[in-house]
Amino acid sequence: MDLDGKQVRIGVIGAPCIGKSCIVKRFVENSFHGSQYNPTPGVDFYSRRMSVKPLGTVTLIIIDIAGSAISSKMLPIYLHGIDVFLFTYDMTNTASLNELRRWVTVVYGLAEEKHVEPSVALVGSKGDLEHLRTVRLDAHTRFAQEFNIQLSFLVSAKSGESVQTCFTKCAIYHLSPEAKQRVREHALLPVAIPKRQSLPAQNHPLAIPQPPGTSAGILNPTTTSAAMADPNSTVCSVQ
Ligand SMILES: Nc1nc2c(ncn2[C@@H]2O[C@H](COP(=O)(O)OP(=O)(O)OP(=O)(O)O)[C@@H](O)[C@H]2O)c(=O)[nH]1
Ligand SMILES: [Mg+2]
Repeated sequence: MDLDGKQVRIGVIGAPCIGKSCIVKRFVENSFHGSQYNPTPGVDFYSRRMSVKPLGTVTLIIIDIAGSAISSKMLPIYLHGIDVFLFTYDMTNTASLNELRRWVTVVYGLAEEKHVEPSVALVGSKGDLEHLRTVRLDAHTRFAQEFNIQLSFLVSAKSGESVQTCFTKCAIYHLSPEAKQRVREHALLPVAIPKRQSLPAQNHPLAIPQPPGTSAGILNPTTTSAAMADPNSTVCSVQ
């Protein structure tokens, strides 16, 4: 199947302060900016072009939506056109898994209205804080079963664990009907974070190396105008 040049829009959603923006920044620029919390104002857009075997070159548009947007009138606009939703919670914060129900309800409601079937994944964040975990794996699995979520990951933006795998597998799942079928037949278990000291993201056995020639671009308010001025840019930002 030739999918070279395909685009996938991946939305990262869930309660405030659960690490969504940090996961996105780990994926697009392989960085983690300490413990400072800067709430996302509305929504931020990022873009990363990458080579995904065996699909070819794929552009991922990442839509990072503020947790506070759950009560915003703009939410349906922010969610419009998203192909894959990463339903995210913080595994050290049980309330964040409960709050995810509101997000799932909104997303499924809009999908039904528009007669679309988005791909969905359940993502537990802050996997490096295993000693502070309050959401057990069985609660994660029950949630995924309750909402028929077939892709499942535990990630750490801090260590980089499973972040690359999560985005890449979601893109493959969305673009490849064969992959979708395989996952549906053998419902995936969450990718557990090993208890040992985390390896740097690029050295982890599950990590997918970023091949030469691919580009990672992060667009924040400062860089957005420059990117949008570029006629080849596919990126915009809404605040
Ligand atoms: N230990 C640890 N802390 C993390 C991790 N990811 C994020 N954090 C911390 O969690 C806090 C919130 O991170 P953000 O990524 O800004 O949270 P958010 O979900 O985007 O929040 P909103 O934009 O308000 O919706 C920050 O203080 C981060 O440093 C992680 O993987 N491990
Ligand atoms: Mg954020």
